[in-house]
Amino acid sequence: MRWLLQRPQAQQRLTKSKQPLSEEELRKMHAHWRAANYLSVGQIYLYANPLLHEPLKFEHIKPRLLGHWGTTPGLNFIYVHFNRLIKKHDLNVTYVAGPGHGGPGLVANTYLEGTYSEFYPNISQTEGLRKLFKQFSFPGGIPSHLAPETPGSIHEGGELGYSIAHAYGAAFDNPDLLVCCVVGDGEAETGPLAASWHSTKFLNPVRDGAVLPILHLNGYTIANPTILSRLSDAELTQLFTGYGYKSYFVEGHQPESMHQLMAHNETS
Ligand SMILES: Cc1ncc(C[n+]2csc(CCOP(=O)(O)OP(=O)(O)O)c2C)c(N)n1
Ligand SMILES: [Mg+2]
Repeated sequence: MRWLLQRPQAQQRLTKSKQPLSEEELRKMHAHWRAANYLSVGQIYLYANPLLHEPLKFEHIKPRLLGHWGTTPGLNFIYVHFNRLIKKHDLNVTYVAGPGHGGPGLVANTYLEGTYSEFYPNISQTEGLRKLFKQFSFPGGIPSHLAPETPGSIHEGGELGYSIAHAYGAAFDNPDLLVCCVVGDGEAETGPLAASWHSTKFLNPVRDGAVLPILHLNGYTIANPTILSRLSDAELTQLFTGYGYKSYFVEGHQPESMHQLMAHNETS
């Protein structure tokens, strides 16, 4: 069982020879990630002028903002990396977003892939951007969380605490499935989540699929500092070794080196 962590504090770098992504791969993935981030932030803030063709004015901004920007770049980062892995290894992957409140990120990715416009032709790839932005968490529009109307989504959460339990539930008796489960560090403080790390004990590698939990250590649960983000790497490693996981850390401020690090840990 592998286990990845993200912490924003430190900066890790790989020497050139250990960087698994080619320049072209890195350029494309970084561009995709930035596009998804722009589409996400646009959904949260913009009412009009989606491509900023004219200077931003107050009337272009939504009068009431709702959305959790802080979780979204991480969700998008993991999403683009799993897309690469799916293509490379022809994998069958389910993405469980514990921070389902990062809904704009997953909507953004389905829009970038073209799926959103297939399901909703009125949100087209050309004229649809303004509608895509306006509809998010807006009367008559779509919810602020991932929800069944998001293409590919099968469940709307809302109450934090159940991502790991759902991830293992999906993997049991599904030997070909890899479940990528993102857990917020705030969610990790809930009772149900804290107990469900132990689900490894019920997983049979022959009959069941695999779960890859990714703890999204962005340091906060809305405005409050989280406990796990205040532990040292050594303490975290010991804690999760006890639960039955091997820990990998992906942390930093420079996206390009974090892309390389993520890809490196995926192959180790
Ligand atoms: C049981 C429960 N308590 C409180 C909330 C309200 N809530 C929504 S998002 C959030 C913060 C979650 O923080 P974290 O899990 O760290 O995710 P992040 O946005 O930081 O990635 C809270 C407290 C909730 N949805 N469910
Ligand atoms: Mg958090």
